[in-house]
Amino acid sequence: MPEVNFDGLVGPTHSYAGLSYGNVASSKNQGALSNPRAAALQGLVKMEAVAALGLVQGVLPPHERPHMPTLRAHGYAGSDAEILALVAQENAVLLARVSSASAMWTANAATVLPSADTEDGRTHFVTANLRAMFHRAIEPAITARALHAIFANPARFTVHEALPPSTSEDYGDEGAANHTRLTASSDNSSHARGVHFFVYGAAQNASRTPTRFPARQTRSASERVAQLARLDSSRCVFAQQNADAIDAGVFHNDVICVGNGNLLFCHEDAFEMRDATLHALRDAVGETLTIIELKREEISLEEVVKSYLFNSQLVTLPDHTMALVCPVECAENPRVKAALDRVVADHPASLSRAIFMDVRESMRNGGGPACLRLRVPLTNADLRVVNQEALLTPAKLAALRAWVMTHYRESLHADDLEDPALLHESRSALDALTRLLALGNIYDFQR
Ligand code: SUG
Repeated sequence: MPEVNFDGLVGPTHSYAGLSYGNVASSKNQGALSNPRAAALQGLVKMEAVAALGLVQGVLPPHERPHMPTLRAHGYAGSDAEILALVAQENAVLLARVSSASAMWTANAATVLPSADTEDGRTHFVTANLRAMFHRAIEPAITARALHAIFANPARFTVHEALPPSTSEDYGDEGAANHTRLTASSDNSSHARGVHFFVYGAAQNASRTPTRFPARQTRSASERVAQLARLDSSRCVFAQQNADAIDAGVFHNDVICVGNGNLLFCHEDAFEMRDATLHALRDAVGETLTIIELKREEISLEEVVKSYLFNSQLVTLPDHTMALVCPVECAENPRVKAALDRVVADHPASLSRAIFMDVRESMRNGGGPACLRLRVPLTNADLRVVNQEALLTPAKLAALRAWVMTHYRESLHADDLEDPALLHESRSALDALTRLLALGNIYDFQR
């Protein structure tokens, strides 16, 4: 069973608005001119390259933006054009927030708990609430609808709504970006039993907390996610993220750690309690676990954040070895490239190669190859009941390219977000897409 990834299609309003405090690239590129068409095409090239490795590739749809229902909920009234003009004048930050194409980063869409590991033998999806950032906290409703439309078979799949606001528990949940599933071999499908590694930045009894940037994932949310799928607690490991790493710009664990099958690739500064964490993982997975840990001398925290080396997709190939699908920025930094070459040379049996992808439009907002995909471990039988129209075939890829060329602009600036024509272009793009992917009417404007 080949690996299955669902990548987020970049939406027509992809822009650089500096919305994510603590995400260094997002802050640095605030106000830059974006190219939504190039961004979407880069994403499709990556999907095509990963599919060419022999993996199954699916897509998740962009969200409706600017999100008019959120503006109306904020008290703006009138026609869409009137509302857009007024909010642009009064509250440009709110307009940027409801316009973000951030749903492209589907590693934050949900946490996936495969059938091999859940009590009821179904694959569970817990939609992430993304509560830490307002522009992302408006994603869960549509994400859940899209997941329902793709994983529709209730005998095999359960899609949970996002964790609600809670008075007793602080449920900040950012989805799969802080969750890693490991197995005893390179088989990462749901034919193999998994160990679930949950990394959080904040907890009620945390030994240390970041002082500069926010910790987005909470331990209580990670625990609740594990409970919802009734995972075996002896096969769950919870660990706190290193507070210094968060303060250096590691806003999700997947910026400093990636795992797959029996391989964990991370930096020595990833976890607050490094030794205990690695021991717990070894105990839970067993002796077949390989941990490749890079030291500060070889690559600093700053280089980790700049290159996004660990935000690579670590994938299992049909020959049972693994490949690392890295951002092209890693090839351009001589120290990072040297570290990568060394790692591949040192582990030929497990890691057979690194390939480099240009996803620069997404990278400028702090989203690398791994952010752009949701990994869904399935069995062969599970895969047969997934909505097949959401899977990438050569014909689907060609149709999606044509769709992007028809509907997407080549440049977008903050000032363009109030243009009612952009809203209409966006809606007609998504309306066409729901037919292309057989999703049904998942968007508010279609209801
Ligand atoms: O949530 N950037 C996203 C990037 C998410 C990356 N995902 C993972 N690491 N899995 C975020 O910070 C920036 C949008 C802007 O500034 O316009 C943004 O939302």
